Amino acid sequence: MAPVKVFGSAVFANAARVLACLEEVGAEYEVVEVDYMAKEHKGPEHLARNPFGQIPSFQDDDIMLFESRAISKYVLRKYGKASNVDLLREGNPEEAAMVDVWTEVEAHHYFPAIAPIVYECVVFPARLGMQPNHKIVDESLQKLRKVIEIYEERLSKSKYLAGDVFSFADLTHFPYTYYFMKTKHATLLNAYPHVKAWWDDLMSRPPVKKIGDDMVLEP
Ligand code: GS8
Repeated sequence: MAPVKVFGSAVFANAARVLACLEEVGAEYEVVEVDYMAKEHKGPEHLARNPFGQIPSFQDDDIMLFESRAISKYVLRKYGKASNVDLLREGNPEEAAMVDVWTEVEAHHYFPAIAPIVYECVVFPARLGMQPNHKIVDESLQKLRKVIEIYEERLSKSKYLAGDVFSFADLTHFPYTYYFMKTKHATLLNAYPHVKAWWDDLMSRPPVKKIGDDMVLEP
């Protein structure tokens, strides 16, 4: 069987989410580079794969997908079975629901707070040579603190977000947090010991570390 293709390398945080899932389940995959600076993601070939002209997109035989969280779930469903890794906990409706809850929390609360900091402090300086907009960063840090307080409370009761077992709900936080932890604002986590321990645990996973090592954004 031909390996699946991920269009976009790990330097793109949303591609890194998908790649971490592929590594977790041990699926074979090929990364197809998309030249962001040449705006290849806005060209006809990539638009046919992702009508929003964004990275990543994904191909498995005749199925073509976009939206990294949806691709990740597909990978975990389809390739997790073979390797007996159930990061969606789909064998148990209650556990699966908790995975869904905290996966939604990432998409609707955590990501909107952390992403502007990552773009301002890591992505735009590296790709566009821009200086961070301090107003955006400060407002986002305030939002992020509020979200992290809720995580601290949650993680003081269970080791992982969805319960006592590691799941996609945790893994989906990896790429933006990874870049955030490269900024001077990483010290924010020091005030939240359960969140810090959760992050260290996530980073101790070899599949996560492997993709993290490829997330080198240089000008
Ligand atoms: C977001 C993809 C995205 O913003 C997903 O796949 O999860 N919700 C989508 N991708 C970025 C690169 S990764 O930071 C991108 O393609 N940006 C260029 C653009 O939006 O034009």
